[in-house]
Amino acid sequence: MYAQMVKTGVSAVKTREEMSEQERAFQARIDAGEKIEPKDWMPDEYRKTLIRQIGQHAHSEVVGQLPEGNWITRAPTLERKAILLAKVQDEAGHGLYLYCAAETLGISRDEMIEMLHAGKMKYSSIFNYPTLNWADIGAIGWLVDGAAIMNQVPLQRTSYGPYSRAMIRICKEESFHQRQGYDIMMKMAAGSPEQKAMAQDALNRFWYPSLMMFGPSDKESVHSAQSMAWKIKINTNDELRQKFVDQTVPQAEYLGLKVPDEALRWNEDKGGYDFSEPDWNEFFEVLRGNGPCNRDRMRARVKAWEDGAWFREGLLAHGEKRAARRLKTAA
Ligand code: FAQ
Repeated sequence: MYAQMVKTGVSAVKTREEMSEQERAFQARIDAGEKIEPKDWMPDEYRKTLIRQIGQHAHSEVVGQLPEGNWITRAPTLERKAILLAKVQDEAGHGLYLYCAAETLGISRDEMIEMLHAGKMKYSSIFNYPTLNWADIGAIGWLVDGAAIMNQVPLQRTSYGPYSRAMIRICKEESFHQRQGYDIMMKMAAGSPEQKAMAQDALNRFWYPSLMMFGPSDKESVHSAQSMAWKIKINTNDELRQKFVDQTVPQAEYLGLKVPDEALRWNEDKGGYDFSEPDWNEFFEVLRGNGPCNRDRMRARVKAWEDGAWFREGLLAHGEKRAARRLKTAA
């Protein structure tokens, strides 16, 4: 029921000759670095790609609360609990900004949520992995938020105005999230041998799923070429993955932890690390709905949506009552 469709094959980008006059004018605005705003003309495919990407991003923020929410009641200190609670609330806020940005493209939040629940929209693969112990919360902040920032900082310059503006605020908050994760890892890596082993184990389990967050390799990426031509995406999946590895390996070394990759080496010529690819079969299986937690995550989201129906109805009824009262007073 929750299986997600997986497309393969790289999409072709229209040449200038193949574009209509309207499309050429649109592309010229993109090339000049102008922002596209909701009421501007845009090709249908540009609109669809944005709804897909922003919607998927919004769903990821919301589903992404589940693995961490699992640890709010079990955080080791009151301070850690308060920090984690604030972070999880931030993720809900990010989901809201992003749903609002997607709504400016002519789709409602309810429609997007229905599509998610029907397996017609995706959320990030990473949230289909379990959080088994407290060190995993450190690894999520350090690696998952670290990967999210790497992807999202360039998205502040994306061509669609509402998405770009949402990303500016989100990035500020994500950088606090990344630091809180690294702070947990520093405490654990410098703690007892058992704590250090937990930190290493969390790095072992989250390393490759974090590399998968950037999407398939460029040669398998269906949407990259067109999305980059439209400046929806600023970098390719592989470029961002490389930057993430280059940034994260020294952080692991500082912690005294070992990245679980025997092939990891500094490559002087390219000025970056050579590293092993994640298991792409596992990635596509997760996308098909067969990851360790896909079913649990969707069950939890659907339940939350159904349990919240009375509240949404109550809010609507309250809004209608207030509007009617305002009309009566004005008459
Ligand atoms: N998971 O052609 P491409 C966060 C799909 S936010 C699932 O390369 P594209 C905050 C892709 O949709 C994390 N599906 O696709 C947080 C497409 O399938 P479709 C989310 C994936 O769009 C932290 C197919 O594979 N961030 O973590 C994934 O050009 C901690 C082919 O792929 C964003 O969404 C994946 N990892 O590039 C919250 C950022 N990768 O749609 C709580 C915005 C690929 O045709 C706690 N999104 N697919 O059926 C993007 O930058 C892009 O959409 C990419 C994928 C880079 C994710």
